[in-house]
Amino acid sequence: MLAEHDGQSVTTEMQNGYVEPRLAGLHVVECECSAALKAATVGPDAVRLSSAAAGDLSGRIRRVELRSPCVVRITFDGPLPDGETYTLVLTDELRDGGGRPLCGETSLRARARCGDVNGDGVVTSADILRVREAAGRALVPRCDIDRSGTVTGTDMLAVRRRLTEAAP
Ligand SMILES: [Ca+2]
Repeated sequence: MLAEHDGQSVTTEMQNGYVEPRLAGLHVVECECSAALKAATVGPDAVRLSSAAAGDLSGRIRRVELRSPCVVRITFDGPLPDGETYTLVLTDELRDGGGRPLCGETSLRARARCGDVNGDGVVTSADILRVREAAGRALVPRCDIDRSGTVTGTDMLAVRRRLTEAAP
């Protein structure tokens, strides 16, 4: 299980194919493992980052640290460029408390696409509609594009600016 932590204590669950729709993009990612990790193995060699377009991007990983016994926090040197799909892999260098490599799902594919609130890969009027529906209600983190803490017309405008199809 992997989770994205956006620096404002709003944590979003991520699964393969996850799309990050907010302006701040993908910057900090946390990976929660089912077993406690061996602290000495949590370091730069424990994680690899790549994208289809740019290949290996592991050089953009600025910090890999143990946040709690089961959670690794990965910080990039800045938000990853919008529009790209990234693959994050926990390597065999990362070991559990018994010194064994992790088993199960150790990779995540995620895309940064500002404005793609519904995560279908494109920014359309459906995304604007979703933000409009969320406005003024209990916070839906995905719809809070500028992460102001509330969903407002500003978020709707931010999505509108990134439309990938002409408005009807
Ligand atoms: Ca969309």
